[in-house]
Amino acid sequence: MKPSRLWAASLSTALVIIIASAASATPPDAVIAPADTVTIEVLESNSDFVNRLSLWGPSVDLAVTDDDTGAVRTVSSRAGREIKLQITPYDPTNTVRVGGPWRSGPGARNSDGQVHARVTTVGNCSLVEFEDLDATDWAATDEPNFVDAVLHIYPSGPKPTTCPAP
Ligand SMILES: [Ca+2]
Ligand SMILES: [Ca+2]
Repeated sequence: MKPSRLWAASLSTALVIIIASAASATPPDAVIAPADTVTIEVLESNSDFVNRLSLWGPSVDLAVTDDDTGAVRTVSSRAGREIKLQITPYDPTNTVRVGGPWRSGPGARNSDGQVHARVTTVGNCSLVEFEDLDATDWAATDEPNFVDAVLHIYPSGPKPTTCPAP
């Protein structure tokens, strides 16, 4: 092996180790930024509450709710870093808070100890589906159904064709 190729092989091994250690620090059910600049698109949801969307680490009000179907927001992150999303449910008139906030990632982040966001990633696009009811209300009917705030997350620019359907 030529010295230059050996050097390249060593470099690629080092990169694999760095990537693997970064991935192991990622909590389950997390939303991972696919690029440094990310588009958050609000898809159609089916919830009586008005679920306000924000980031919690750091805290950023995205000034959009689950009812704003088609709205997009752009956030700066770092490719591979977690995007910490949360929904805060308000009553149908969007004046009285009725629960939450419910955070993406492990259930331990939430007051009821449950996972409140399902994340499905295909290629560089993630589908994020939130549940807005507290787990104490899950026994009845078909809850949790994870249809209460629905998002696509992808690199800013043309929307990827891989985005999973809800
Ligand atoms: Ca709603
Ligand atoms: Ca629900």
